[in-house]
Amino acid sequence: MNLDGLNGFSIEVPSWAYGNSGTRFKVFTTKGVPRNPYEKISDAAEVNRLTGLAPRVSLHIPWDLVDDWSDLRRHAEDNGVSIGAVNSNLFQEDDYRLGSLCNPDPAVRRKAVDHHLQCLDVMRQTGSTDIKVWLPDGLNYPGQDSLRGRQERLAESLRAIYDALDPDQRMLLEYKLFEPAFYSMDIPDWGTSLLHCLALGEQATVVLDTGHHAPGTNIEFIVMQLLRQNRLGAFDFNSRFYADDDLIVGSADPFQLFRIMSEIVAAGAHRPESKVNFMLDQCHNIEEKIPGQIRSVLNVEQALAKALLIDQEALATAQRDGDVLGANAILMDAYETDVRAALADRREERGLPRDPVAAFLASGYAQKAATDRAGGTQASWGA
Ligand code: RM4
Ligand code: MN
Repeated sequence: MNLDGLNGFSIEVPSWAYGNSGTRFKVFTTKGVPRNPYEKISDAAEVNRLTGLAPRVSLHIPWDLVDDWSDLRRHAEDNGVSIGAVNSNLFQEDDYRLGSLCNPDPAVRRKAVDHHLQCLDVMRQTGSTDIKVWLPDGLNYPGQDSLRGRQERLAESLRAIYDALDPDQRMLLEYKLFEPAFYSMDIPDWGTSLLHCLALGEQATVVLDTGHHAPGTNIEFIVMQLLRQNRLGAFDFNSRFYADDDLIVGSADPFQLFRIMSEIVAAGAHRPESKVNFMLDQCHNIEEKIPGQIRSVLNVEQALAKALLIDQEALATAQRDGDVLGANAILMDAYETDVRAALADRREERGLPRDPVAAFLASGYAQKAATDRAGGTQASWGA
């Protein structure tokens, strides 16, 4: 089984996955949950140590604010990881009731732009190159504000942020169908995100969060189209049954994850040169967080491994010959191949545990964290 395509492939994990999080009903707490960004990074490093697949951690500002960024960077590097994308936060300030980058009040827009300039500074100090912008702006009621006016304000605000990027920095622009606004989000879909990116310039790319579409959306089509335009900057991987469920990636629909990775492989975008950043954006409500992240990372690896097994030559021939069933069978053969033993062998060859979840449970890390991290306030989504 040739899995060479996995060489160099990596996944980025989110700092907020290690803190407590939940639905709007209840946030369950667990002993040993990190109390600060340092401890979140230690937990993320554990995922990397056991899987060899997750060498970067995304930060969320202001949740992950620290006094000394070079010290946090050093802590990450000492633990074998680096700082990945820096996420801005436009959804927790009273000033943003009517929006942030699209707010009718220019002073609020300025504040939101300035927050991004602060994030760019964090990136310079931590060695991060991606700023991820997720815009919660939108309208709850028809007529509440001008749909078009808000797009003009958005274009202007994004321009101010984009113009402040260093040449090696990228903007990742996320979209979301609904929530927190219900009538109309200001970046509801990939088309709107792409239009703004095209207007801004080559350093602006789209981030596709797999939980941010209408049910039934063909996500692999979007992946293909963004790759065609060279504007797929990143994924926010997670699973959903109904809305933005933020569940373990590959848990709700592993076949969809495979179809997405098939488009990635067809374009060669799994290789590091493609610059597609394969990030996770998940929250673990009832399950343990570190094993939840390990499982997620392994699910992405497994989907990629299966996609790498597609016989591209035979597929192209079947497609050219109009062999409908044959072409579909080639894809399904790859999907239905059990790659678990081959992946375990590959891990072993690299000095990694064959079963990273079992290795974590046996390591005593969780018990030690529960003792060491007594006292203080546990980190949680939103703080
Ligand atoms: C949003 C969005 C962002 C993430 C936050 C935590 O729904 O998906 O990517 O930064 O949640
Ligand atoms: Mn996201």
